[in-house]
Amino acid sequence: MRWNVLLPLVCALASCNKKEAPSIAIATCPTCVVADGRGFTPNKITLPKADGTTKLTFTRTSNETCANEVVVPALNINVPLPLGKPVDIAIPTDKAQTFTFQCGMGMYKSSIVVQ
Ligand SMILES: [Cu+2]
Repeated sequence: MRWNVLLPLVCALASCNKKEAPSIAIATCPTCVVADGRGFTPNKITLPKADGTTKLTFTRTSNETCANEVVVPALNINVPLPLGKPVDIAIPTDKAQTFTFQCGMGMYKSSIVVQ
């Protein structure tokens, strides 16, 4: 699987906590999201409430997906995800709320929970 190869690089670029095994890197990188043929992974992100915004880093690791952009309707965010290039988006975390994020067609509905 291509994401197994790309994820350590992705997390290094995104200053995420890097562990040896890619499967562990996913679990220990709570603000990194991978877009591939399965949609967004993880598809539920929980962020602690904090002043200002929290950065999420999205990386598309496959061409075989329609998740080539990430859309957060409530925030008017609609950003392209170039293959293999981490893209940061800022999520307001100053109050507890839930945001939906999805691909451009509204499939792969996923959520960001600020609590
Ligand atoms: Cu789609």
